Amino acid sequence: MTTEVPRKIILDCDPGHDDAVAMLLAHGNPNIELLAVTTVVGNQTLEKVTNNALIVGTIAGITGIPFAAGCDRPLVRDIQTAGDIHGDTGMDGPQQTQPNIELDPRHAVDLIIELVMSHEPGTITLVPTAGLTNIAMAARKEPRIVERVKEVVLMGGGYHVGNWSPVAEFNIKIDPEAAHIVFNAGWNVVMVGLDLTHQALATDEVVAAIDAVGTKPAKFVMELMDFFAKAYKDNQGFDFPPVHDPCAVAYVIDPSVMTTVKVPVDIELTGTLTLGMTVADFRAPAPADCKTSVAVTLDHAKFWDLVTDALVRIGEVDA
Ligand SMILES: [Ca+2]
Repeated sequence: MTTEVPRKIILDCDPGHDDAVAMLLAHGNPNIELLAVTTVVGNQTLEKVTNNALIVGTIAGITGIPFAAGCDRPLVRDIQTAGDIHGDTGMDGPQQTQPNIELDPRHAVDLIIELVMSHEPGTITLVPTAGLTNIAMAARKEPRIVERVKEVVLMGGGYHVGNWSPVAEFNIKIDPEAAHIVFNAGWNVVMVGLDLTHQALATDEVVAAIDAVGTKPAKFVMELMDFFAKAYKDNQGFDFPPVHDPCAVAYVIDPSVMTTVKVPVDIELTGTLTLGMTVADFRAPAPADCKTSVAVTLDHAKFWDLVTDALVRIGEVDA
């Protein structure tokens, strides 16, 4: 165990099975101080993913922090959702719980700005695990957040493969203009993309370890994984589902859970076949002023130990 000051994060998400696990990991790990959960259209409509965030917060007992809803559509493009992977509710599988957390009245973009501007510079890490609409809007509305944020650790993209097209990943593809803003803003961006998250498979061994925790939040994760595994098998041919979003949280907890490499990354906005591609330039060593890096190799056992440990720490919750 480290004795470091916990890392302050804002989780901007679209729950989403893997977003739910990311929330639980952030809440249950002592090295993370979760300041807020913000939501954005993505896996499902804003209304649905926001309700799901409140459900996860209720099941995990995440109280005393704001949950705020953000943008209900991408900057430019039409809404695309991922019902094939996440179902009609955006979090199909577990029985629907009635949330007992109230939504904060502030818009997520304003809340993000408020939190970053009211904390010491360099203390807040943004962890987007969805389309980047809220984060781009916040950077445009209050550009001073760019130099105050410690770094942006996002789940999205992929430098060698896509999932929403041959070369584009869902979170980037659904709002490529927002991604372009975020990747070019000038802050440090760590891209935890498909190259990495396709290693975060919920294998039988992983599922057995989560099952052994035995609590209600762990049972909830089991039900999520059950649906998610079937969806990934049926739609993308995976034997085990890749649980993307908690990988970004895990990096903030302990960067040694994965290897990263500094490389310039930009977002394709005009390609007819490549729209939303995260184009990484590996031709030469990254220039000294390069602010982007990509995640490469995951320590699978260490990652899942973090998730299981978080569930153990959350314990039983009176939801
Ligand atoms: Ca997500």
